[in-house]
Amino acid sequence: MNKINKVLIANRGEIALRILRACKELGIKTVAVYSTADKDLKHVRLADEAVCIGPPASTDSYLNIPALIAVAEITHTDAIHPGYGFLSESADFAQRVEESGFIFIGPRAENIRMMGDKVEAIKAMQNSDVPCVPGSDGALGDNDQENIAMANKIGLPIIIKASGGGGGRGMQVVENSADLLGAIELAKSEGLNFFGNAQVYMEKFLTTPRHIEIQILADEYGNAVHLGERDCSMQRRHQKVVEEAPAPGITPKLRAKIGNICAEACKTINYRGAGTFEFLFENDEFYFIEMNTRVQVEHPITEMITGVDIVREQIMIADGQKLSFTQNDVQIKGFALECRINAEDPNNFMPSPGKITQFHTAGGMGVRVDSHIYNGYSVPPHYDSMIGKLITFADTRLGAIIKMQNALDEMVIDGIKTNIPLQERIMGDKTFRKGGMNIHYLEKMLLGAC
Ligand code: MV4
Repeated sequence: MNKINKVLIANRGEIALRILRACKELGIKTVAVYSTADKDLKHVRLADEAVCIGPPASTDSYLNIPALIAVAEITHTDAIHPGYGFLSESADFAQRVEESGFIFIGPRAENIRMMGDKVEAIKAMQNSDVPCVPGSDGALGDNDQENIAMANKIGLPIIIKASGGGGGRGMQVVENSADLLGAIELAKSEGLNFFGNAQVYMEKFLTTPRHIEIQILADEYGNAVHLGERDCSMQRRHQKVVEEAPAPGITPKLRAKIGNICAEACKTINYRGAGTFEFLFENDEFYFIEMNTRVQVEHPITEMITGVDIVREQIMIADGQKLSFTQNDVQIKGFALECRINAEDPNNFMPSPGKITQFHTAGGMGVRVDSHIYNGYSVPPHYDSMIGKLITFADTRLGAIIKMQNALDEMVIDGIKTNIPLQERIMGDKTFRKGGMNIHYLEKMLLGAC
């Protein structure tokens, strides 16, 4: 490595362990930070150094920027990896890390800021020839008549989104023009209250899309590649449950077309690091909705089908190295599935923290377990309920599903409730097995309508 000899891992759980493993393989020293609820985390034990940064509440620990910078200083850290969630998409954090003389393992702060403002993000994408949802081409103005005319021109239903929102917050679907002005006002006030941004925009509402996203990597020097797509349509209340790569029905030609558009867009906006272009996919067309400027939970399925270690690449890019491969070197091979394992009641989705009294993992060829849990570990109640990810890889989609069924069956997690029974149901579901379901399918299946 050129500049990075020590990394501070500003996260917890499975992704902290994932980052620690990548650092160890690169010969990089690690600093774990943890809240008082997290002293028994696996990566805290494995890290070269570990520093407690505060009480359990995230706002007092994992989101405490001065505490994180102070730990970086006292441990002589070179770089900080934010993982996902927490501060990973905070432009202010990225900026303060760099202003304090540390390397932020992620995109430039200006790119994070741009993508956090959806109106700005969509403008940048339109300028880069990325296909977007037909809509308002910018923030809505105050002229009611113009807004009504715009909705009629686009055609109902439309959706009003808060520019500061994302991930399903601050959205209003409008089916009848009589509801339009009220929906705009509501979206504006939600935008202002939740995100400090009253700007809203309008899009055609796609009724039965799939959620397909493109993984990209870009270095400091204007090189960018795509690593194909993931289908994340199996979701409940904007929480992904199962992800798969490649996406059923996406031909090599379609993949190359949308993938190259994304890689080119990275060059246009001077993007650096790993990132994901989120699209809605309906009637064989891609429509950009958002860009994620972080490593994602579901990155392992892309790693399995491409052989590229995305977290390793993030660190090498932050170290100032050139991408060591080109688009031609990226070959998609096989099929990967990821089931998120949550500490929750499989019937009512209530969190189920507590002590794991028995743990037996799954294994075997084509089975990957990304998890920090172990026998005797207590899942704290203060954080996200995801306790790990079960990933399978096979020559075919059905092969990966069958491997997943066996792996789910093999895995024993006693003492707490988990969603393993739900994942077994999904793997056995006839419609899921056909592939290519839209974003509403899982919620319908759970209602018993399928
Ligand atoms: C949409 C949409 C339909 N039409 N935009 C929800 C989360 C945010 N990332 C964007 N979302 C949506 N935007 C238009 N123009 C439907 C959704 C949507 C959704 C998108 C992806 C995954 C799950 C979803 C669940 C409900 C709604």
